[in-house]
Amino acid sequence: MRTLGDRERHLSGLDRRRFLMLAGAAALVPAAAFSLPPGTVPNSRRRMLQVNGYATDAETPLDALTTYITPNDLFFVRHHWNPTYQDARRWILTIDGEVEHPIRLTIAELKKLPRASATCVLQCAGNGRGLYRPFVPGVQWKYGAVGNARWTGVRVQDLLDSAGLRASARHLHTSGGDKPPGKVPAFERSIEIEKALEDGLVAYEMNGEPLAPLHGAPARLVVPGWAGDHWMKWLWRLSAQPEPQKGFYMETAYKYPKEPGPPGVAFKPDEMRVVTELSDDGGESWRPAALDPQHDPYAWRLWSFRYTPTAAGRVTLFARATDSRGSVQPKEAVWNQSGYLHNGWHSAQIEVTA
Ligand SMILES: Nc1nc2c(c(=O)[nH]1)N[C@H]1C(S)=C(S)[C@@H](COP(=O)(O)O)O[C@H]1N2
Ligand SMILES: [Mo]
Repeated sequence: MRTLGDRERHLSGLDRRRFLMLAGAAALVPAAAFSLPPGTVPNSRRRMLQVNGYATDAETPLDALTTYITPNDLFFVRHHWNPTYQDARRWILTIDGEVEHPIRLTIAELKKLPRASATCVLQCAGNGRGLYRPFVPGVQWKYGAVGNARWTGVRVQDLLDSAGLRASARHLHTSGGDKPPGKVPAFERSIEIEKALEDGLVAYEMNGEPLAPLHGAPARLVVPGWAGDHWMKWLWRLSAQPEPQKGFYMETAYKYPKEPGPPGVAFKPDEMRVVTELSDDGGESWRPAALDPQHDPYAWRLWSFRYTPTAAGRVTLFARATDSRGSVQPKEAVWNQSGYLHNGWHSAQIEVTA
């Protein structure tokens, strides 16, 4: 399995009767890959791409984004400051604010509560930032700040219900254990209470394994359908409040022009059921790709396309997605100074030899 990136690939020994099998994960940025007869290309090595020398910001190589579930050891990692390693034996989750009786739970107590799971995509709002021209500052992600995992934990709704949520609660303030020094702003976020109640999970497992420290151990927030900046890691407090959280990461960061509603990407489950298409004539005509039957609300969808070259030579293949509301992925992403929501068509160049 080898991936078509934005770089040119040369394929030898590919004749007309052979076809390319295109398979990829169609999220905001569809990934495309094609398989060749065994032994034609080296096996992809399991590795991450460290994006900068600051904190730990590592993305998944495109050629590893071909499975429905992204393996934990290849799942992208992003945080604004250094990661923190919490002592699970001392860790306490506090639920307070506009509730009748605040509660404090150890990890053992949390794990005794009813378990709930969701298989869904976690994607950084800045995924694809490195593709924007002109350049925008920030972590220069290409395609791999995204992954699909099965998250297991306790529903936020169950936690808030047991604390006796008051009607005055409109926003859920979330706090993580990473504390930057001095004047570096702390990563503090809040989300609308309706979203938290509907889909929120406090997850302590990822793909059936205990959540790893880099992904927020012992527990993190999971907000299916919303961008990664809402998924608080090293979660230690959920506080129900009448007003949104203040501070740099709510008032300055994560703002996107022309985006109605709150910062982040709020997709309804049915909007994530994409129809993918493929073009080999620069977008003049499109042919439908086959969607993989496996899907979950807010998860991505694998797809495949059997491409039969009509002539030898260089071909650029474009992929785009249409959601169930009929919104079509644009050719170019809307440039914005934060480099968020890069969702332009994905393309790959191949060379067909006769
Ligand atoms: N406490 C804390 N949680 C955080 C962050 C952070 O800096 N601190 N970064 C957020 C952002 S921007 C993203 S994209 C996701 C990345 O989650 P991952 O590292 O598990 O992939 O975590 C989110 N949760
Ligand atoms: Mo992010």
